[in-house]
Amino acid sequence: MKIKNKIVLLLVFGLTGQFFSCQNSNSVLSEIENEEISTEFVSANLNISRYYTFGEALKDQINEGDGAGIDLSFRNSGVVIDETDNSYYAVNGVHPINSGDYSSYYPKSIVKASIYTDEIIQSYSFSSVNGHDIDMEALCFAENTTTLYIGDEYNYIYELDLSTGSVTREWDLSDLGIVNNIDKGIEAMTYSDGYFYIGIQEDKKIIKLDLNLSSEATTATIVSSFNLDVSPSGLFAHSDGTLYVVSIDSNEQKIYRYKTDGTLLCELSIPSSLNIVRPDGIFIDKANEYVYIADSQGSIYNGYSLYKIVWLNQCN
Ligand SMILES: [Ca+2]
Repeated sequence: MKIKNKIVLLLVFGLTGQFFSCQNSNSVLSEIENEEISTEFVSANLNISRYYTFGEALKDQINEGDGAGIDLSFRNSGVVIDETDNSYYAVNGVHPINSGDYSSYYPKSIVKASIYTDEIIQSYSFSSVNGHDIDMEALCFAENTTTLYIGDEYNYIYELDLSTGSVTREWDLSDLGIVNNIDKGIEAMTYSDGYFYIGIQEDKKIIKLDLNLSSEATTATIVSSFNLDVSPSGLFAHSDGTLYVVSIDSNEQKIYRYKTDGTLLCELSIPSSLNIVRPDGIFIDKANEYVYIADSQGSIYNGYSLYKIVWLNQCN
């Protein structure tokens, strides 16, 4: 049985949710753990001895009208797992086909689907946010799974109340001087111990941000940053204090692991036999059993939009 409960868009910028406090005290622990991580560089192939694929729910969302019938693939550009109800969230980062046309592809949606049945549980569809164009490319939770944070390539971050479908807050990072060419901005985002980390495609950079979530003001602060050799397209903050990165660079189908000071600890090559076309999001479950990789172009080539692969800690 298909459960479908589409939330009607609320484009009004309103404050409907309660603010939660950040657990900044944990950041000290995180830094300590980070310093104790071995810096011996590891290079290996990702073990794909067991994996699962997803994409049916996202095809259904295309049939519901995502991409306006112009783009017939759900360009899954990010992934988070809600382990409290065994669901995944995916986001359609559909790109314009016609040069200069950035508005014909609406609506674009975030889809919540079951890990068990790959059927839509809920979808959140957008044609704009606060009156401006959107290109959502990254998803993460912060302190709970009732509020989703969304990174937009135009360098916005949105706060989405998953119960109402309302965008409750928006941070415009141009206020911090983070400005990039169109669809070259935020491609990746994650959260750990009170801070967000964003990956900027054009700059090949990871930036640590304080969004001051406990404050009603939507002011952000840059805490630190480091540069990569590749364009980050997916980012995941592990509880051990390190960051996992995937890249859109076509010849770099790898999972990278970094310390938060930018030290590269590990590279895992994703075997080509998996047929991932463009890794665009990464998530590792709390038990360290599976790594999830979003593929934003698999669906174009009759492949898949999301992979769940046994995770054997090959980077440790
Ligand atoms: Ca992405």
